Formats: sequence, C-alpha cells, structure tokens
Amino acid sequence: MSDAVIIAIIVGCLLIAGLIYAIYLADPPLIKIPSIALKPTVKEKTDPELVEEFQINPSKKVRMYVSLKDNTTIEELEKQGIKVIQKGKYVNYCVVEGDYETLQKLVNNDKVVKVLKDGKVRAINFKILGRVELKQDLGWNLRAIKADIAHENGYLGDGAVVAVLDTGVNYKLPELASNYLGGYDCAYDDPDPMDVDGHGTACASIIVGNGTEYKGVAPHAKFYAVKVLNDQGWGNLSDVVEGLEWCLDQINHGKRIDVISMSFGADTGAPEVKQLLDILYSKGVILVGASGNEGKKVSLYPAAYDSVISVGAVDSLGNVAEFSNGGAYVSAPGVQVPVLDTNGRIYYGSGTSFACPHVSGVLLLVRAEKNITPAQAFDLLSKSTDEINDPDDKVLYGEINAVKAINAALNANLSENRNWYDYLKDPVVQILVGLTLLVAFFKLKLWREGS
Ligand SMILES: [Ca+2]
Ligand SMILES: [Ca+2]
Repeated sequence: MSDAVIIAIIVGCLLIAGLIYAIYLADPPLIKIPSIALKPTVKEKTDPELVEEFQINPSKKVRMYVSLKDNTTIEELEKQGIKVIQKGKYVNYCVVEGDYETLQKLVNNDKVVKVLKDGKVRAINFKILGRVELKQDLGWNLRAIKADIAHENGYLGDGAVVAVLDTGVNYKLPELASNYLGGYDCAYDDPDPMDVDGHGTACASIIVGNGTEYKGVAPHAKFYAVKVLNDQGWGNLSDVVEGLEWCLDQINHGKRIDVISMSFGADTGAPEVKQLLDILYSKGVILVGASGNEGKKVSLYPAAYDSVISVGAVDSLGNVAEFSNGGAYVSAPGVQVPVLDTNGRIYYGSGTSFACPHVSGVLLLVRAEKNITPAQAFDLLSKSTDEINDPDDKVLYGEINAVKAINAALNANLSENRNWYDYLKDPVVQILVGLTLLVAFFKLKLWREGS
C-alpha cells in the first residue's frame, strides 16, 4: 500500500468520526439572542436554564414562575399583554406563559424579583425505588417504631388531621375512605385530587391507612389530599406554592391541620415556599419532609428548610439506607415498607418518601392528645428515638419511637416491652415455634414407636 492510500484511509476515518460526533454527541447549536434590550440586572433575575431554553427557540411558549415585590404588579403585567395563568393569594408571585420577548418585559420591570422556569426541570419528584409485590411481613414498620404498642394502648390519632401534599390520593379505597376530609388538585386546577401515579396513595396509607389487614401509623387520624404533583409524579414549583396556600386557606377558615406531610423534593427552594412554610409554622402546623433519595450530604427542599423536620430512611435492621440524603433530623422505616397502591393492593416500596409519613403519623398520635407547637415537636423528636447504624452521620437523632414520643409528650408510662403473645405475631418467631413443635412431634413419634 502506498503512503497516499494510508493517508487517505486515516483522513477518511477522521472525517467519519467527526461526522458521528457532530450527529450524536454535540449539543444543538445555540441561537445568539439579542440582549441589547436587557438591563444589566437580567442575569441576576433569570434562571440560566430558562435563558438556555430560549437560546434554542426564542419564540417557544414557556411556563415561567415570577417572584414579585408586590402582587399589584400583576395588573401592570397583564396590561402589557402578558398572559398570567396563576397568582399568589398570601405570597407575591405569579405564573405566566410566554416567549423570550415576555421574559424581556418581565426582567425589565423593577417589581419583578426573579423569573424561574416553572416546569419539569424544577421537578419535584421521588421515584419509588423498589417495588416488591411478594407479601412479606405485614406491619414490620409499625413494630419497628413501636406504633403497634401505641395502638394497643388506645393511641390511634383520633381527631388529628394531616394534609398529604403529593400526587393526590385514591380516597375511595376502603382503607382510606373513612378518614378522608377532602382536598384540592393544584396540578390540574380542579377540586378532585384523585391519584393516578400512586405515590400519594402509598404515603397516605402509611399515615392513616385503616383496613382490616393493612394499618397505618395513625389509623384514626383524618387527612386532606392536596395534589401538587401530576399524574406522572412530578410537579411545578407554582403548584407546590398553590398547595401550601390551600392549606393556609383552610387554617384561616378555622379548619384544623396538625401536620403537613411532604414526600417530595427539589434541589433548590423558592422564597415563596419558605415564606409560606414559615407562616404555617407560626400558626402551629408541624411540617415534615423527606430528605431525598440521592445519597447526598444535604436534604432536598422543602425538607432542608429550618421549619421542616427532615426525615431519612432506615431498613428493618436500623441501618441508614445508602440512598438516604443527609441533613435529616430523624429517621424512620424507608426500605421495603408495606404500602397500598391505587387499587388497594399491598406492595413493598423504598425511599425517604415512605420514611417521612411514619414521622407524620407519630406526630399525629401525639397531637391527637396534646396541642404541641412545631418547636416542641422538634424538641420532642430529639428525645424520642432509638439508636441506628449511621456511619456517614446523615441523621442527627436516631429512628423514631412512638412509645417514647407519647411518654415524653404526655407524661404517659407505656412500656416498650411487648406482651409475650405479641412476639407470636413476628414471622421469625412463628417459624422457630413451628420448627420446635415439628421436631418435638417427630421425637415423640420415634420414642413411641421405639417403646
Ligand atoms: Ca395550579
Ligand atoms: Ca383532578
């Protein structure tokens, strides 16, 4: 082969490789959008992801979340022809739909504080990490946190109310129907928070499930279903804000909400979410959130806010789950936890999403008896845990213990020890007892045959 042929082959290969790179690997070319009309503050006011999206297509209609100094600005924005699709009641924000030109108008308005993309990029979701259909030990999670002992002593959560902010709930299931107080669908803006995804039904079942076979932590407590995540299990930031405003609305109309349970999270927060949580906290609502499933050092928002009790996940042996994020205040069962799906079937799911409702449930057991403040709830939890195996220091205190919480909050004197016959409910004990009886039977048979 001559040198010329070899060079030609090499050049040919390089060209093909370049072409493959261009087609499969390179990002789409960014359109340079004119920025002359924008004030220098534009960068501080906008989300880089939003600008990137417009660089690809400036005329694309995008849902934008707009933080405002004052809600009176909304009228001004509408006069400029901006389409406002949602606005705050207790906090200053609105949601608009528009293109790059709309964004320019927004950032040039002095009363606009920040413009974020209000869509899937800001997804607030938790995947259900594991789903095991096989029926294992039903109720191990309740025994792990000693909720079964609380139940036997008459602590069932009567009168207490939780708002479950999630994908909605199938409130028609017989295990949930009797405890359902109503709710709202912020994701689709209708009064019916029916669950399609299943995540919210699973979380609600852990808190207030009250069936003959399946029981939650506070089976006599009532619940609101506030649908802030859509049928695919993710949500808009604005719908979370809307859901918190809905809860505040209930309180302001004299309705009772003891606990808000939030098994969702995002990497960043929004000032309006923090504001609303602070208002709810000041009105006596206990806020509980999941720490997140990324195995990171810090919790996701809203769990990361000071007003929220962040909950990490432990397995049945008290080991902190690898996926569980740090920055958690306490932990609870979150690995292979029995939950209900939207058809009422029991399956075993994992995630901090399922740990969070256990803490919500225990706080309902306490709040049913005594009106402790959110600050007192933090203090109470610090004294109501069992030791866990937490080599990476992800959880400040240990695993929640319902008996300790009831004893500490109510000066009760429940024993953490079970009656001997309670141990028979444990499948491991059942197998051991069964084997012993079997061996004894055959020994007896052999002895009788021998004699
Ligand atoms: Ca909405
Ligand atoms: Ca609906």
